[in-house]
Amino acid sequence: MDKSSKKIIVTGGAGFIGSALIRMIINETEHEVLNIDKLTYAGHLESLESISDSNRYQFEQVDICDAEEINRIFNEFHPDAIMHLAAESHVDRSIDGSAEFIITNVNGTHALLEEAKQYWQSLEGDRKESFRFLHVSTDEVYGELGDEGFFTEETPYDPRSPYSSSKASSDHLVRAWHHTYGLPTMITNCSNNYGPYQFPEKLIPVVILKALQGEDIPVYGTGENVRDWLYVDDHARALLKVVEEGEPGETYNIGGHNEKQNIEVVHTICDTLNELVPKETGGNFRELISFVTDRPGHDFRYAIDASKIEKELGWTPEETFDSGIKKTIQWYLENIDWCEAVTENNYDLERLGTA
Ligand code: NAD
Ligand code: TDX
Repeated sequence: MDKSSKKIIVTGGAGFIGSALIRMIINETEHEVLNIDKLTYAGHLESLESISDSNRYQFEQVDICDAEEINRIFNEFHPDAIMHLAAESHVDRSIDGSAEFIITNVNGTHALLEEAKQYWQSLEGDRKESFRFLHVSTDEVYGELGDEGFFTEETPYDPRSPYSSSKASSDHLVRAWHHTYGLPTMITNCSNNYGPYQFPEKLIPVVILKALQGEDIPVYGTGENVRDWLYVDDHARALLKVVEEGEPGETYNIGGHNEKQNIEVVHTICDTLNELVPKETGGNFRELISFVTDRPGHDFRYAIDASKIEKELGWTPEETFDSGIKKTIQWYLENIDWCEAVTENNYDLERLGTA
């Protein structure tokens, strides 16, 4: 592919990262987008309201496991690329029930690969040469790190949760379709994302909303586990770079150089809320922090070595954690309506994944 106007299928475009990606593609490029999303509890078209009137955007409510529908869409839309983000994405939910993770993440990716292969084989010349299948994956496939070291593209796979093992399975399928059939696939493995429109089941929105409701803020275990935080728009920009300029068959690790212990993240959120929405009683949001039973199988530390994508494609993150977390907290303060709409009838910020 390249930067000239192209037709791109995005799967999972009504989710957190997919919607950020689609907003960026419509606002900052000439590409056309077709969003395939099943609209599970995590998929919300409200996140795409700002671009949904664009004549370069269309939506199909389809399950990626539905091979017939995927086949129809490929043949009607004639994509130049597919950016595959649709997945069950929450580790705690995978602990409570793994079936959906295997169905969507493994079988769904398989269905997409098969349909993409058939479609790609029917192309000729430049269109066949430049077609790309970008599979969006996670750093969790590499397992956990101790106090030292970083995940590189050569780190052996060692997934340890139902979620990460389903993502690892899908990564293996994608590599096999490249190796065996020559399908021009690429894989990205990214660290923890944060930013606007993240479903309030993940750490950062949970902490913001629990604090605003004056409820206990649940910190798993000791709070010393480390995640490498990346602002979602930086991830979206990296994905665009990879689909436009990446090499078929290659893997790119994406990370924020922002390693933080969970407790540091929670303290930062509490301190920012103390400034932005001071309690009338003068209380401190940190008083709500409550250490709770650890997540079963809780990976200790993730940290990404992103030097390959930096050297080969010239991508580096633009947002610092300080500025990104402030923007994110401000966004949640101004968009409580969005939080209420997406959690209505399906989620009440309760603890998940205690097995
Ligand atoms: P999300 O849960 O917010 O969104 C997932 C989207 O996929 C939703 O819109 C949902 O409706 C859709 N979907 C689920 N099952 C589907 C199916 N069978 N058919 C069609 N659509 C379906 O997830 P996210 O946080 O935006 O993550 C997107 C991708 O990025 C995932 O593949 C995830 O593994 C990967 N990733 C996420 C992070 C992170 O920190 N959130 C980090 C690295 C990689
Ligand atoms: O209430 C909480 N309290 C808490 O201490 C929640 C929800 C989480 N945690 C801890 C667990 C993790 O150490 O915070 C850390 C972050 O947890 P999550 O937000 O659930 O993210 P994580 O499990 O690290 O996985 C995320 O990053 C990689 C995404 O959900 C995945 O989709 C992505 O692949």
